[in-house]
Amino acid sequence: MKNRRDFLRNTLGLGAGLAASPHLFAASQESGAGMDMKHMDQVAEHGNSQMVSVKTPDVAQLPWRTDGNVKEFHLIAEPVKQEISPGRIVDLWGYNGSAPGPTIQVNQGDRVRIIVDNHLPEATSMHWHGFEIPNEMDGAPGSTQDPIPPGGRYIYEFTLHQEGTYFYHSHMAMQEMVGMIGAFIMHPKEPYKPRADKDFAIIMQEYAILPNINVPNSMNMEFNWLTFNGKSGPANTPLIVRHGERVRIRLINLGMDHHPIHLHGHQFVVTGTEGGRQPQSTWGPGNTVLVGVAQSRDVEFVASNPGDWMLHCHLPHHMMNQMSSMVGPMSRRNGMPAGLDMERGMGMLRQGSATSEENGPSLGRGMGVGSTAEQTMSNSPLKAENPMPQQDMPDMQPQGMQMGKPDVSKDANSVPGFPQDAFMEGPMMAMDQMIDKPENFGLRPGWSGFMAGMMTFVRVLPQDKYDEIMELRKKREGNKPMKMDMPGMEHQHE
Ligand SMILES: [Cu+2]
Repeated sequence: MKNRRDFLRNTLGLGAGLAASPHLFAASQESGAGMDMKHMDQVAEHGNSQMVSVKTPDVAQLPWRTDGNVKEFHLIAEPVKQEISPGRIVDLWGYNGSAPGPTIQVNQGDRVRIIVDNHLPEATSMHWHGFEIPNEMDGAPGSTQDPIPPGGRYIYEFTLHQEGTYFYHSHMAMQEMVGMIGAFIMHPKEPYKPRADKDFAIIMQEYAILPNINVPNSMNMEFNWLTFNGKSGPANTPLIVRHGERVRIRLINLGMDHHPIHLHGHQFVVTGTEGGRQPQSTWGPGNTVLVGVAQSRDVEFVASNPGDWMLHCHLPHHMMNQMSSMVGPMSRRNGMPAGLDMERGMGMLRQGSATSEENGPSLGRGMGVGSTAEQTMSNSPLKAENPMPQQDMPDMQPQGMQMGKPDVSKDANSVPGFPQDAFMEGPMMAMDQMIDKPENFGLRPGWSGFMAGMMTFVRVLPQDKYDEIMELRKKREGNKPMKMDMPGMEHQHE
């Protein structure tokens, strides 16, 4: 909180005015304190007891208060610290403390008011993606409203006659690229048939964040961090379902790439798009659905096959984290130049591509101070020429990370194509302990070494295993202070 205030003061040159006004910031911190907490019960109502509320793993639920016949929500656009992977905390922009922002759930026919406060250092505007609402509520900056200035507020209010998987996002393009989106679920008046037992939402985002830097490059066209709900695999929370349950997953994409999302072990049908429910006559079996930019896709399946099944984007580069060109070669050769003069260090290249041998390991590493292109850097204990036993390298082993023996053949270095540019020697990266949580209980040891980027599990569990995980989850919840932003959602339907 203090940092955020300092950030605004420093970045904006804001004086006491905004920065010292405590209530503006208190709202974002407590996210619901002072609001009518009766909504806890209302979540379950949805006008129909058959309805299952949607879970967005790793993302909070936005509470509301009731004002007459209006559901009132409060969103705060602000800089956030988002831990996308254990220890990798990056500076994004989001809503109410996270990127993506909290999930909003309403019922078809609801009258909704959304108060949007802008705590960003620049103007913003909120667009309600796919909503059929009056033009002046559309959030298109310039054409339907003045942008919301820093420190400003805009109040949106409309009645929603639609149903389906929608989302809200900033309508400033560069703000979209640093995190500013959230899910907006409209539950139908009449429950969908067949009824789903579990209903999940996953938002896909991608960031270009160079090593040693915490701020994404919003103009980049290539991405090295790929996230589901603000977490890169294996840090995201698996979807836990009972054997035999019908499962709906709502996939939402806002970035620069289209993502073919693939589920192992099951066939699913696509039952909805960003325009709402599709007629059953259009449902055909598949196991991969292309979720284009600005689209949503609902998929449904019966979890008929027990096991831990991967759910992931199938673009190979999106199944990796922190893709850095030359990682492979650096791990196997005796040294690579790492350090450039100021201009090139900041990305202004005179020659060669950003991934060339001379530029690749050096870009974004520094300002050229105290480093020269002549200096070679040893980046890994895995030099083929002087292999060092792992136990002699305690510094190379972050706590909780299991550095396995690289599983490569003796003559690997003589095989053309080895090592590949971003080759991470898989098991080295296993971090089971760092991401220990109830939902991961019982996974095969070392599982996390091969989960990266847009990748998680659908865990189809027999009743006893399912109960065990729910029990663990309850215990863990018991140790925490009450979370105001996750109102009763966890224990209502399980
Ligand atoms: Cu992808």
